[in-house]
Amino acid sequence: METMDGGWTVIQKRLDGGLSFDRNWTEYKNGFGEPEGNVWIGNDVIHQLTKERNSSLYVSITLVNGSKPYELYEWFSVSNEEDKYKLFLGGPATGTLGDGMLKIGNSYVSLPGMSFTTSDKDNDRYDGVNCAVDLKGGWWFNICHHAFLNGPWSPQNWINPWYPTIQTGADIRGTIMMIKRH
Ligand SMILES: [Ca+2]
Repeated sequence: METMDGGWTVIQKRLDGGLSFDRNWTEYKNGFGEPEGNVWIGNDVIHQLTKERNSSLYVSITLVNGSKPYELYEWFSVSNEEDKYKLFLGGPATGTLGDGMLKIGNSYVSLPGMSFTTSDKDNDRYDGVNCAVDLKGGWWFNICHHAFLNGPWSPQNWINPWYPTIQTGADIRGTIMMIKRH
């Protein structure tokens, strides 16, 4: 990747709406898509790459106006399947998107410590609701989110991809999530 000083591994990328991210547990576990196109690299791979807990996470969203706001999180790790791919995320968070994932102090949408939820495995904190069913994509949902990059490309259905900076999928032309070891 050309971003910053190189050495980044792409774990999520969306270039267009050509690939649905409304996938089940096994698909998110194993990954789907293609490295050069739309892709989710797979939760098992993400765990393997980050299990030593020394990685950073870089998120960027390409907007229809051509700008590419980003956010960099100093610490990112995902646990194994037995632990439901629980998210470990730590600051400082720096960038032009603003923090959408840590949301420190907001018990409804703070994502660190959340397990992964898919349409067929409800591990979120919303009783009686599966956020992945409601929002049409897998993620580390709480009740449910202020940041969600795996939403449906259809703009009216992709709600708050990165609140409050980006509140509808209509503004988005692409997304990327990358990791790098310290
Ligand atoms: Ca639930």
